[in-house]
Amino acid sequence: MNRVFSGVQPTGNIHLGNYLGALKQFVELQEDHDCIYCIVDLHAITVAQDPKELRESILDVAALYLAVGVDPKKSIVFVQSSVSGHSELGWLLTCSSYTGELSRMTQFKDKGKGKESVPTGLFMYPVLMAADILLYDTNVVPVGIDQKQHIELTRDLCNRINNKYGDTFVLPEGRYLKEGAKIMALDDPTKKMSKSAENPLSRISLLDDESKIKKAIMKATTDSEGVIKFDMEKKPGISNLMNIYVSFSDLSIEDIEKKYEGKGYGDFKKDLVTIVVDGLAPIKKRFEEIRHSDELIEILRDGANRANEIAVPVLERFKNNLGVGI
Ligand code: ATP
Ligand code: LTN
Repeated sequence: MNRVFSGVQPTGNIHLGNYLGALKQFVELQEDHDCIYCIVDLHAITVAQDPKELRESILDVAALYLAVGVDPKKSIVFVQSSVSGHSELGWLLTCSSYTGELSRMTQFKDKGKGKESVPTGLFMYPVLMAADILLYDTNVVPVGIDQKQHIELTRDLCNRINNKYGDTFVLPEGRYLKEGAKIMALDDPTKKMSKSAENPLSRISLLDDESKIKKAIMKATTDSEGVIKFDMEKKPGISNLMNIYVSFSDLSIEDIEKKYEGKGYGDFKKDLVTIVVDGLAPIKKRFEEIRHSDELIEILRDGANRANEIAVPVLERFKNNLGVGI
């Protein structure tokens, strides 16, 4: 069975972009793959975090994994810092990486823009992500398209090490969904929907209530043409909303274009509010049930043990090939 690995940072509320770009794939893949899903707390601390909030966010993301349908009987769910192999492999991979390639990472460039000095952790972020993936002999990495550059770096590191030290790591591939690969901000469809954007109406979080969802969708930026037609280049606002619609319904883009022929954005948006609210309702319900349960902690402890068992021999393999240790 193909091994799948992915992670989400415990920073702020999980939004539709995270869900449609990544989490939805997690659930699909667990049916016929050997899946490992991680809450990447060591990545979260590359920027300043409040310790109390961080701990809560870790449990929030874990509960949301389960709430969207990740099944701990089928998949391993765990917190990154509980398996020390991530940090250890992170260092070993650092020694095969170059400052030039890391300086070209767009996420690092964006977050460090205009600053003379940038936290080292932010610079090393992609190497730790490569460690996450390579530590489990991963074949497939389901992520949003914004992560493509990081996946390419992981592949470069993998090939470089295999060429230099002999067969060590499995070469992973990114997996991106068509409609959910990049959900754009509702107030500005030229930017990706993001947890960190200032305007809360730019995103819909999975736990938002109906009135917030309604406000965000009804206020979402469209265009003055008033025609419901998919064209990401010329009509990014309505096209983004159509992508969200498709992801929550059985309709295709063409079906939606037909259904709303001659109708305005107001009608379309009203329907979209209902579809999103109904789609998120069972997720919210399950989240409330599990978030403060002992079961959640047990699942994460058990997940860490199972993950560690897979990680240790891979790490040993690399250390052996590198010639470190005795
Ligand atoms: P943000 O920028 O919103 O703070 P992030 O990308 O920094 O989030 P994560 O929470 O770790 O960080 O992302 C989790 C997953 O969600 C990743 O696979 C990422 O590619 C995906 N993702 C994030 N934003 C979007 C988006 N707008 N559209 C589609 N996928 C997304
Ligand atoms: N960088 C990713 C989160 C992440 C990840 C991973 C995703 C960290 N390690 C390993 C997939 C596989 C992001 O979404 N911002």
